[in-house]
Amino acid sequence: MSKYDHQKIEKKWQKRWEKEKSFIAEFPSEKPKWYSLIEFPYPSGDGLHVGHIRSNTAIDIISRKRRMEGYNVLYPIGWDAFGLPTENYAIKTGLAPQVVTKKNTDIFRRQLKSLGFSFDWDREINTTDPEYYKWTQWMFLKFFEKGLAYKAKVAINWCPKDKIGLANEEAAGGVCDRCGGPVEKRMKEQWMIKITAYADKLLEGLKDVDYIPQAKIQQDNWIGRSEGAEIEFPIVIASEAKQSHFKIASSLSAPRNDLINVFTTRPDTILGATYVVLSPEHKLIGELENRIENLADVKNYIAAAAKKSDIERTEEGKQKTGVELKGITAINPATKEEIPVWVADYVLTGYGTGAIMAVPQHDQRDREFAEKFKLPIVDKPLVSWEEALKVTDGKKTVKYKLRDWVFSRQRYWGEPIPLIHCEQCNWVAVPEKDLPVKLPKVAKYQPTDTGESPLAAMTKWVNVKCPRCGGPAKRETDTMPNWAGSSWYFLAYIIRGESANYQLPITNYFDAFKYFTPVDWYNGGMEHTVLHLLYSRFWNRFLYDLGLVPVAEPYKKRTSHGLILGEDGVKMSKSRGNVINPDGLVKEFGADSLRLYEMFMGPFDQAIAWDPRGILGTSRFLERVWQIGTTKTTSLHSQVFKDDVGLERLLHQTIKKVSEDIETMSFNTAISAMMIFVNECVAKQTISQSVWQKFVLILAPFAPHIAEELWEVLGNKNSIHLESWPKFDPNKIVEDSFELIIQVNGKMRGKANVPIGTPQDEAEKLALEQSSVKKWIEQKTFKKVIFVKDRLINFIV
Ligand code: ANZ
Ligand code: ZN
Repeated sequence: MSKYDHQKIEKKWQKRWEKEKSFIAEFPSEKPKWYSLIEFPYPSGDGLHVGHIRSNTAIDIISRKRRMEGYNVLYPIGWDAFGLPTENYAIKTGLAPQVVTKKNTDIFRRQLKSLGFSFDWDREINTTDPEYYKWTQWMFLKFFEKGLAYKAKVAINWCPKDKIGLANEEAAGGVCDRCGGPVEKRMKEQWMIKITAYADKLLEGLKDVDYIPQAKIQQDNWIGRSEGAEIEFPIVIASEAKQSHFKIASSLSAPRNDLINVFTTRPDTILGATYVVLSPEHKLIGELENRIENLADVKNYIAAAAKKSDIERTEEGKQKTGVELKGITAINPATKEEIPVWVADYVLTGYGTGAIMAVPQHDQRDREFAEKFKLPIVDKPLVSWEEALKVTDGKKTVKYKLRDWVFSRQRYWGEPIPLIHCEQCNWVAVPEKDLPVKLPKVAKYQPTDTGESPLAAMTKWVNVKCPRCGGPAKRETDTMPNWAGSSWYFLAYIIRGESANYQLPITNYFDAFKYFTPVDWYNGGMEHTVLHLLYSRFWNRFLYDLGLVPVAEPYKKRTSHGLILGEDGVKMSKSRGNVINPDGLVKEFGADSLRLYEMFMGPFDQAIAWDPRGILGTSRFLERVWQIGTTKTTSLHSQVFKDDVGLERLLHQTIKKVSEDIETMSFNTAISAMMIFVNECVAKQTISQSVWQKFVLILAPFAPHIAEELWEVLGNKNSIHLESWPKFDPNKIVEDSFELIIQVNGKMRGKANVPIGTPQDEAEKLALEQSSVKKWIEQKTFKKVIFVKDRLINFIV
C-alpha cells in the first residue's frame, strides 16, 4: 500500500490544468454560461488568509459542479490593489506602492494556485494597472458629464490617524474602518457622487435579486426611505415681538430665517408638538446669532456636539443633552401656541431638514428629552394628514438616510481624478485620448495635515494647459476611494477576456456582457453589504441607464460566508498572534485536505474558530479514499456485484445528498455524507468500479487533485473535470426492506426486518418465530389475523 503523496500529485495536476488551460471561459460559446464570483482580494503584505480560502473553495465547488453539468463557466480572479496598507508601507519603507503591489500579488498568485482553484487565470485583473484604471477614470467622467459628480464643501469623517476623509459607510459607529480609531468631523471640498439620485432604483432592484435576507435588509435600511412631510413653524424673536408678530410664509421657494422647516413622518401628531429642536449644525442658529440671549452656552454646546459621531449622538438609551435658545420661540401652526426652541444633538444635520417638531406624547426620544428638561408632555388627539398639512402649507416629501458618496481621497495610492481646473472654464474633463491620467512618481507618500494629497507637491504634473481654452490650469490632486475599481470589476473580467489591454470603447464588449452578465452567484463578506455591494449595484445601474451594459442588476444571487476566527475564538490578527498561515498546511497536509477542512468545519454562513486537529481528520479521510481507490476497486468491471446492492443504494443516496447540499451551501453535511460512504467502503473486500467512479466524480469539486489522480488510476484518459456530474437513480435510492410491526390483540409485541413486498403467509411465519411474540400466543387460538402490507401484522387471539 502506497501512502498518498499529496505534494507530488497536487503539483502534477496543477501543472497539467495550467498547461491545458482547463478552466478557461470561452466567448463566444454555444454552451449556456455560468458566472461565479468571489470578492477579489486586496493583496496585503500578510499573504492569503484562511478566510479567503473558505469563500474561494465554496465558489470553486459550485463552479466545478457547473462545468460538469455542461456550463461554460467564468470563475475569475484579480487584485483590488489600491489601498491604505500598501501606501502606509510605502511611507514607512520608501518603496513605491507599485513595487510593493507587484511583490504582494506574486505571493497571492502563488498561494491561490497552490490551492487548485479553478480560476480563469487568463482574465487576471489588477485595479492599479493604468490600463485598468483608464476605464475607472472614463466611467467617472460619465458621472461628471451627467452631472452626478460634483464638488461640494461637506462635513466629512476625518480620521486623524490615517489622515484621510472617509465616507459614512467607512466610518460606521464613529470609528475608522481601517484603523479602528475615532473619527472627527471636518469641513472639506470634496468630489461627491450623487448616489442619492439612485435611491429608489437601488431599492426597486432589490426585489428582483436572490440575496440572503440580511443583505437585503441592510441595504434597505441603509437607503432608509421614509415618507413624511415638511411643515413650517414660524419663529418669534422676543426682542422684536412687540412690533411684528409673526408672518406665515407666503412663498415656499427661498429658505427663510423666520421659519423653521421640520421633517416629520407623523404629521398626524402635530397637536402634541410642544417644542422644536434644531440640530447643532443648523444654519438658522448662525443667522439668529445676535438674537440668542444665551449665545455663549449655545456655542459651547455646539462645539461639544461636533466632537461626537452620529452614532454616539443617537444611541438608544443615552442621556439626552441640549440647550434652549433663549429669546427665540416658535409657533405650533396647528395649536397657534408659542413653544420653546432647543438645540440638541439627538437631531442630526444630515437627515430630513435637520429640525424636528418634538412630540413627547408619541415619540420616545422626545419623551426622554422632555422629562429631563421639564418640557410639557400633553395628551392631544391625532389629526388626519390632510388637516395637518393644510394648517401649514406643509408638503409631503420622501427622505432617505442614504447620503451622496464622498469620492475624494487626499492620498497617493488611488486613481487620479481625471479633471482639470481652469480659472476661465471651471472644471474640465481630461479628453478621452489622454486617459489614463497616470499616477506620477513622487518623492514621498506622506499625506499632509492640511489634508492635501502628496500629488499636490508635483507642480510639473499639476500645472497643465486647459483642454478647452488652452489657458493655464491645474489638475485635480485628489484620488478616488478604493471602492472605485471594485465597482465595475465584474465587467472588467469580461473585457479582459476580449482584450488584454482593455481597449476602449466600451461598446466593443456589449455582446460579451450580454452573454456573461449578470453574475449568477456572488459570495462575499457581510462587511461589504452597504459598501462595495451597494456602490457596484449603483455603478452598474448607472451604466445600464446609459445603455452601456445589458442588465440593471449585476448580481443575481448573493451569499455570505461566516468568519474564521482564531483558535481562541476571536478575530484573527497579527497582534494577537492567532493567524493561520495556509502555506504550512498545504505543504504538510495538502490543498485538498485544507479545502475539505474549511468546508467541513461548520455551517458555511456561521463564524467558527479554527481547530488545528480538524485538518488531521480530513487528511485521514483522504488517505482512506486513496487506499480504497488504489487497492479495492475491481479493474474494468462495470457490473455491480450482488453483494454491492446495499453500497450502490448508499452511493445514490450520497449523490443525491451531495448534489442538493452544494446548491444550499451545506458543504459540511455533503462531506459527512461522503465520509459515511467511504466508511462503508472500508468494510468491503472489493468495490466495483462503476460504483467507485461515481463517488470519485462527486468528490472532485471538493478535493480536485486526489479525484483527478484516482480518475486516472481507474484508467481514464480525460480530466475528471470534463466529465458529467452523475445523476442519482430515484429507484436505486429506495430502501428494499422495512420494519414489520407485530401486534397481538392490537398491542405491539415485536418487530422484524423483512423485504418489501413480503406476502401474508411469509410474514406470519416470520412473526411467529419471534420469541418476544411467541409467549403471547402460545396455547391460544387465533380468531383472526389482520395484515397490512409493508406495515404490520396483528394476531387477534
Ligand atoms: C414627529 C414625530 C412624532 C416623529 C412621532 C416620530 C414619531 P425616520 O422614520 O427615521 O425617517 N426626525 C426627523 N429628522 C430628524 C433628524 N434630522 N434627526 C433626528 N430625528 C429626526 O424618522 C423620522 C422621524 O424622526 C421624524 O418624525 C422626526 O420625528 C424625527 F410620534 O416627527 B417625527
Ligand atoms: Zn479653460
